Amino acid sequence: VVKHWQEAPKLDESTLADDLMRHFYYTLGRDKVGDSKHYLFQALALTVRDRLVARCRATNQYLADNQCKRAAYLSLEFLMGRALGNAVLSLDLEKQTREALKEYCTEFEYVEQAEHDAGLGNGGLGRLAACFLDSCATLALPVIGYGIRYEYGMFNQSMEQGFQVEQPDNWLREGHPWEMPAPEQARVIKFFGHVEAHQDKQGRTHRMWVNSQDVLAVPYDVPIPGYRNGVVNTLRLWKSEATDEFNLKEFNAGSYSEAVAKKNLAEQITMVLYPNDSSENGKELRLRQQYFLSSASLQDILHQWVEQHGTDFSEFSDLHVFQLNDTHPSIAVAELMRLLIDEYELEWDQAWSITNSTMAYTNHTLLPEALEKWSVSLFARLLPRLLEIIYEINARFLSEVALMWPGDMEKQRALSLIEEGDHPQIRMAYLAIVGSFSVNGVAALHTELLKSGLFHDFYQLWPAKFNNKTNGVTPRRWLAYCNPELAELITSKIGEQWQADYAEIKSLRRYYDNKAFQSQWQSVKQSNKEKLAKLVQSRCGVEFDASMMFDVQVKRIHEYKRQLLNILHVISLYDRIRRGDTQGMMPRCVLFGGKAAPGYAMAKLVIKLINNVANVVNKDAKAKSLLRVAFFPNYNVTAMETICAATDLSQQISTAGKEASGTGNMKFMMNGALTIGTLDGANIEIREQVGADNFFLFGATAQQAEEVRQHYDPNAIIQSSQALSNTMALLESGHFNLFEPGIFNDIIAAIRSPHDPWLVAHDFDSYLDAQQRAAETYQDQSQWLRMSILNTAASGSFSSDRTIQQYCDDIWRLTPMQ
Ligand code: DL6
Repeated sequence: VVKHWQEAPKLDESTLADDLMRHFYYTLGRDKVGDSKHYLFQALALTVRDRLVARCRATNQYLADNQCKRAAYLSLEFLMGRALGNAVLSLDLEKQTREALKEYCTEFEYVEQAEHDAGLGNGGLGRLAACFLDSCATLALPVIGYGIRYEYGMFNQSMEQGFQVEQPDNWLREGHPWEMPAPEQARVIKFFGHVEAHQDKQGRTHRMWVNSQDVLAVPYDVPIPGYRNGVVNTLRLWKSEATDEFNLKEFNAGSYSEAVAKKNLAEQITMVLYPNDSSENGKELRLRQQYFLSSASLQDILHQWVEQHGTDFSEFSDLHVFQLNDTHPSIAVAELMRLLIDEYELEWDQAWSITNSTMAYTNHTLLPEALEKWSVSLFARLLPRLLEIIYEINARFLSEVALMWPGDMEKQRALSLIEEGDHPQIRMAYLAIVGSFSVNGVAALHTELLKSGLFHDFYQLWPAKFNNKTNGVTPRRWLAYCNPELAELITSKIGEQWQADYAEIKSLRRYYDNKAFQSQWQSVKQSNKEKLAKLVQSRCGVEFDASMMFDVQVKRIHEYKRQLLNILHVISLYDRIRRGDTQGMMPRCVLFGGKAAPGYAMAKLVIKLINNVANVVNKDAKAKSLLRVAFFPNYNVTAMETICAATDLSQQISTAGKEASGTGNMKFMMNGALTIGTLDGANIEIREQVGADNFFLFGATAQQAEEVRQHYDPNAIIQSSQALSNTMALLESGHFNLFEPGIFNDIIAAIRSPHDPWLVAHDFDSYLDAQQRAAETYQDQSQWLRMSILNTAASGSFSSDRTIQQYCDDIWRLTPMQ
């Protein structure tokens, strides 16, 4: 007889040490402590997981017992990083865990290093999804995350001769103790085949998708703990598998290899994450991933609905909402229509009303190349029934356009879900807008630019759909966990409530002028810098001096993010050092980190330039006391945990109008870094919150940038700026590529091009000026510390709890679980 779970022995703190031992000895079959980091991690993770499972059951039971509305967050990316430290913090098990590990003569910090980052995302968009899950659980909101269980996550980056080299991220090789497969809940996903018309007994015609090649979607559930509130939500990741291990007919007919090849094809779907953060490459496999995720997740929810309510969907939209994380899962709009019409026999109008009142879309980019389009011919082959449905949605939508702009054929063409041409394409963002009741941007400026630019016509058609939800980050991982010394200091002054209610952080303002507090603040930063210096030494072989200013830019490498502007500043400082013009120069260590998409040649060349400059500068004895430069390889979530706690100056220097929001800017701010930045994305709101005096602003505004581009003449700018002409002269002299002639020519040409959309030359002098202001301020440590404390104290609204509360109030309308 299986004991009902409620009668199962209670797992609490007192049994943690015993459970750890049981998992170590019995579950994993280990008996030696030596060389056991990996097994200790596994045993500890299983011990902690047991406690999560108990709470997860309680959460699911609540959902089964209560007809409350729930949300599903659909995302191709969840950049989770490590889970152990966060789970221990959420369950408040740190003391017991440390105690239990003493038996094994080891420290928690050592054991947790054995955990691989779950790198199922590229950058901002995927990490935002991870922060959102944390906040949903912490706010006790019934939200499930749906994603893909990529066999290989974001590639590992290493440096060879200064060039980025990519290696596969085999993160599952040593097992993933957090996941729990549920193969009995697998769903069948259709691909290929064709559509036929069938008549039923009543003479009604039905469209049927037949002869499809089916793939299984198998769920793996990962627990998502709320912060000390007993809630554990779920992230459900789908893995693709062949429907039958072998097609027996083919197998018996001797076609063994064909049968195996089909299995491989099916399993390919969830094999690897596409490593492009802001441009899609139209690959068929990517579209398969998108449909696979969307179909599996919707089927999952509909299946549960039918089990509970039968096929009456009249209240479905009162109880469900889907948030589409960018256009990547926007095929869900058409798939929900297909499932409701084809599988559950709803009429079009009812299906559309359900779809249109349950789908909500978040846009994450203003870069036109990142707006996904898929060729109609690919759709016709891969997803024939979906194409029919999209055509029908479009026809009905265009009739609305005709009512709004009678006779305006240009408008029809511009707004059509199908972009006409030799190779017609489906505009996925338009499908998402048309199919959703809410469309949001991720920072105030970004939303305004969507309304006035990219989506202006849609805004005119449906102004009420558009809303802003400025991004946020979880203060648990990004302050409490990653910066324990600072967290303790903050708690000693304002109590511990800030971890659950981050708006409370504003109380810290009371202390910004308090000398004793400033000195404690400074020594925490100093100790974090020493930790980072050690890491930089071991990972980059560069000696960072913790008494110098730590000036950091870590994020994906992209031209619009302007790592190039940053390295030009470094070259300019180096040029001054060589000339002996060092007055007012503040000793600084400049750290870069980030991955370039493997096919993005210019981004990769920028990495090479940074490495070459670092090599020259770090070898020069004259520069040693004033300037050090390093490129941190394989920047990821775990690296950021050490980096953001140790940063003095946070570089957020994108060309205005290009960065949708940024979230690294928020992590640095929480940890007391000062920002040097443009008026772009959430920088604007950061500056508003902390006050203009506590932010180093530079560069053109988004509007000015548009104007500058009309008559841009970078060569004239270079000529008229002494600093920039010196910098360019040194770069162009080949000083950083003595044995690699000409390799930086493309970079030089880009800076000098009148078509440089990123306006590097234009913003250079203004950037140097802001850097100089930062250096001078840093020299006055008391002033710097004041500004640093004020930054943390003003970071209250950049908690993802605030963002999620707004999603909940304005879009999802969920009630917290009691
Ligand atoms: O919204 C999260 C994050 C923003 O903070 C960044 O500004 C933005 O660049 C990023 N967008 C992407 C683009 N992917 N697509 N499409 O990652 O989203």
